[in-house]
Amino acid sequence: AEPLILTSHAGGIRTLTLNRPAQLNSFNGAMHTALMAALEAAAADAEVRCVVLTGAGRAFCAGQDLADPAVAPDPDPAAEPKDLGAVVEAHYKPLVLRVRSMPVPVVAAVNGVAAGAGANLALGCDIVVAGRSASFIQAFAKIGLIPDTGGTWVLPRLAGRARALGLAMLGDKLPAAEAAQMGLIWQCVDDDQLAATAHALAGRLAAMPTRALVATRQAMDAAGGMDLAAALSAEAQLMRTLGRSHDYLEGVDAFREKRAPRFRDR
Ligand code: T3D
Repeated sequence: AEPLILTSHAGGIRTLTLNRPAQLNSFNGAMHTALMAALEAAAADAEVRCVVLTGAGRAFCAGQDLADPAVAPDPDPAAEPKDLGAVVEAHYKPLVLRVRSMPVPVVAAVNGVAAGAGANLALGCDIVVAGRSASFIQAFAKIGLIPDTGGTWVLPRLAGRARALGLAMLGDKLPAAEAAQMGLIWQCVDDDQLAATAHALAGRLAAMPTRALVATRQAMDAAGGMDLAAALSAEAQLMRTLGRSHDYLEGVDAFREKRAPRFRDR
């Protein structure tokens, strides 16, 4: 059988491709397991300096596979309801926490529709580039659910309350260009430029001081729940650590010597 996650590696960039194209790369338990294993392997591999996440075929990811017996409601009204909370705890929560704590930057290359958990998986990555034909759909309300996979946390932070609630309550299809205008994603590019753009960004990130990039993500995520003084203290603590790193010495040396830096910390 075809692997549910395709993996390739070149120049420090690990590309992970969701691969259930006939089901628009929607998640079943097996694809969750395969994606977590691929992310763990990338996190543990010192050769990996950036991860790119994308989808096979015409979609990025249509969210939860609604045909999966773990979640599909039983037609018999007397049957025990499915425990969606257990599915979220077992799969979507660890997935987002894993992406958000990767020791390298994570780029989403959104090649087509990203719906439900698929939309919020993409929006949880560090840098999101989407093809012009791609779109984002907070599909949850249409089936009586709420945005999961971090949607309630990330949407208001990215877009503000008004747009977050509008997107989540209406569930409209948001074209990639509008997502970029709203500041929900980094960039919308022509479809035929998507892979090249994502890999060029990943290549730039791979050449940068990884530990500082990851500390930047951590500090920004943590600062949302802090007052200014606490955020300033957290910045000082991270600066204390980074100031002792090889990459800081190398960066300043390279600046003084007017040459390209060679970063290596991870
Ligand atoms: O449940 C829990 O555990 C809680 C967790 C929830 C997380 C969630 O993600 S909830 C949200 C789940 N996702 C959705 O509600 C999206 C459902 N899909 C769609 O609305 C549409 O498919 C799209 C807007 C994404 C794309 O539309 P379109 O017209 O381009 O394609 P299509 O014809 O609807 O889909 C193509 C095929 O993919 C089709 O199969 P077929 O008829 O060719 O055999 C369709 O059934 C299948 N497909 C698409 N999305 C899903 C799916 N199959 C299973 N699950 C899906 N989510």
